[in-house]
Amino acid sequence: MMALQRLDVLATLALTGSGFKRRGGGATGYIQETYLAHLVPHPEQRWVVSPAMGLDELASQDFLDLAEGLEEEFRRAFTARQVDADHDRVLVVGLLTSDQTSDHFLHRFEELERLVESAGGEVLDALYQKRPRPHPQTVLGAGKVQEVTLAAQTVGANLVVFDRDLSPVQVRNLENLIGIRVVDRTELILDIFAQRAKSGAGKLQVELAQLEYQMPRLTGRGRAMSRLGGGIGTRGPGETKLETERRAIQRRITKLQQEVNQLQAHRARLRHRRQDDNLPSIAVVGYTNAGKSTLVNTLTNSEVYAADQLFATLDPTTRRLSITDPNTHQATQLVLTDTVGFIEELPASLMDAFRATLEEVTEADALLHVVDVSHPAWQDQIHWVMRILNDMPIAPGPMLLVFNKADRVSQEDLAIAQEEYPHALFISATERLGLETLRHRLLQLIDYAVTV
Ligand SMILES: Nc1nc2c(ncn2[C@@H]2O[C@H](COP(=O)(O)OP(=O)(O)OP(=O)(O)O)[C@@H](O)[C@H]2O)c(=O)[nH]1
Ligand SMILES: [Mg+2]
Repeated sequence: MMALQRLDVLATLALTGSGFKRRGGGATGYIQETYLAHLVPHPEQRWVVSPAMGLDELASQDFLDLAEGLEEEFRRAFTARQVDADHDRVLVVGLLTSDQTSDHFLHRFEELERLVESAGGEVLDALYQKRPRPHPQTVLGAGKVQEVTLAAQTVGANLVVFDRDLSPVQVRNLENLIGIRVVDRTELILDIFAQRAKSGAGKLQVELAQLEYQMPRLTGRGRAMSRLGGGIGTRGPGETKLETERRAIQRRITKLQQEVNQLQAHRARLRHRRQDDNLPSIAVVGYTNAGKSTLVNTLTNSEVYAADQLFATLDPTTRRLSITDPNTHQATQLVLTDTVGFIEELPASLMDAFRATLEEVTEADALLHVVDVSHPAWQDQIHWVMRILNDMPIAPGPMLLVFNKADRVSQEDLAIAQEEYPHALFISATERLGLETLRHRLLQLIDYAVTV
């Protein structure tokens, strides 16, 4: 309340229960004791209340002196915070609408926090509201927006991240009301991709995705919230161009699209050369963080980057794998391609921009779908991966379903998954469990894929 109303100090006067009667009715009391409250720049204890004092004592306070001293303290705390803020200090905000189950909402909300962390931000607080549907102007109701504003002030956040996509108008309204930058889920994901992009091809595709997302939103941002600041949502190869004209950006998009086409053609040639070697190929797909890169590493003894963060992999990498048939002792060579992870509602601009990379999936002879069976929402994750695969322009080949991280789940949970997916394989990439069977099944998969 004090922060919202921007009050320096608040004095309360406690009255005695009985006093004199007013003429015309209404009892009044004598002042018994007084209290003084003010905010302090401390993350947990956000305010202090004085011990009880008499009215004389209250009257003798030097309020100007107190307010100036406090302001000085707040200023110091604020600069200290800014100095060590080499990362964004984030308040995540969600909306639970009536078309969602609360389970689904919570998983998605937790995922949003992980996305923020994967982008290098620090989640200071999380708030959400239940509403039948989003408010057209501000997503949340007026009271909740106020609550977010207050929370942002008290925890010292510099960024609000929403769990859904926002319209330009909603972003502008929210930024004006809350007073700090507001970023939506797609911008957050694009930011992670921008940070991970190391190769020329990766940077090219990320810039295209960012521009395609921002193009229809260019007029939306208020001037006060210039995107040139820095932090989540502002990074990326394209950032300096964002303030330039729409037409220039449209030209840039067209040019990038041509480059992606060339990239696509280049990759196709590479694949053809591999096919000339007659090596069957398997693309490793799955939800982000399922353990795809770890599995590729264990199977091929290589060191593809794997980490406990979302979208650790951006560029596809291809590794050779030799499997010896235990019965015939014959060795089969094949190539495994590690690919970018999928996520619920993978932004459409990313799907479009990453078509050259995603073609590794559709052009492979077969797919190895890795599932993190230790994730509470693994069923949903399978569903999302299948949806994204089905949306691809060319239908991918046959698929082997593999449940990874089996070392992290109980026998009962394994049994449930087994019952639901009787043909799936259970493995642990880190503990090297079930890998022999997996190799064998990969041989069968390849045999099947090249004969159909
Ligand atoms: N306990 C356990 N952890 C695993 C297993 N496999 C992978 N992990 C861990 O899961 C995390 C993610 O692994 P990655 O291999 O980077 O996952 P990914 O599917 O490539 O993820 P993205 O590239 O981000 O889409 C890492 O911290 C791994 O150590 C496993 O079998 N058991
Ligand atoms: Mg990976």
